[in-house]
Amino acid sequence: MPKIPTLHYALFSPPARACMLTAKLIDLELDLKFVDFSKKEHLSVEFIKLNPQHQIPVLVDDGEVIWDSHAIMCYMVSKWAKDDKLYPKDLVTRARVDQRLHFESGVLFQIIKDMVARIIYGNETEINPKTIENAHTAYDLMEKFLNGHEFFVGNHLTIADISIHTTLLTLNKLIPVVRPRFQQTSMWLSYVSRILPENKEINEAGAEQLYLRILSCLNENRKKVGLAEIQPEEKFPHEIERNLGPLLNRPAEEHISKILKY
Ligand SMILES: N[C@@H](CCC(=O)N[C@@H](CS)C(=O)NCC(=O)O)C(=O)O
Repeated sequence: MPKIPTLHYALFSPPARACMLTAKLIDLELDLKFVDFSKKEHLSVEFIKLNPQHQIPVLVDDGEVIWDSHAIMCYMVSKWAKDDKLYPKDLVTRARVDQRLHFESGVLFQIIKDMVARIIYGNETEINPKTIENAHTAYDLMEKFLNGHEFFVGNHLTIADISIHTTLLTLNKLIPVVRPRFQQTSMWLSYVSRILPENKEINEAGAEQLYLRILSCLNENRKKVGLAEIQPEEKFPHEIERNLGPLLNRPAEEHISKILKY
């Protein structure tokens, strides 16, 4: 009997959630091992032996240790999926999926990392304007990647969508993907939320945890300098400052609705 692979994870982590959701989609059973960041378990000697980069997720399959969510997702689909839909074998399509995965890793996820460094490990009291600008540039690019398609690579869900979705779900709570400027990305975000298995329990719950952690650190930093706290779900100063105008652009929304089968 082959052993069930182990995934070292925490729900707040977008890359860990991406691996968990991929496993659900391919009916892969995982032995989930929670890594407690509040106890700094990711910095423990045992964990660093597994991953010297002290990061989750980590997959252990039959003694082989694999880390980085993108490598794990590619491995899981290639080894256990019944077909190649989530990570197509066709070289051009695969190259497009890989490009989006690198975009998630090198661009989109870095925006969250930057925010965590400035707010959780630093003492910033607002979301930095440069971070907001970088997020908007990334959202503009995603509009171009989608370009009228249902998903990030054509009209099939791939691991690129899963990877981008888990990160964007958290980012959206901090730097909203507003319509009409980011119409396609916003529609894609809610559509994929509806089709991912256990999205509420895994993805939404984890995104909320990370959002609340960033918000609570932001409020601690604000309290130290006498600024008012921001309540959960309340708009951030950068959202209030911008006059967003009428958020819905009906004709465009109807058009994209057809593409996304709304
Ligand atoms: N590119 C990596 C990023 C992994 C990552 O940064 N994980 C975070 C949690 S979301 C972590 O474990 N951070 C702890 C650390 O860097 O010490 C992936 O996609 O797996």
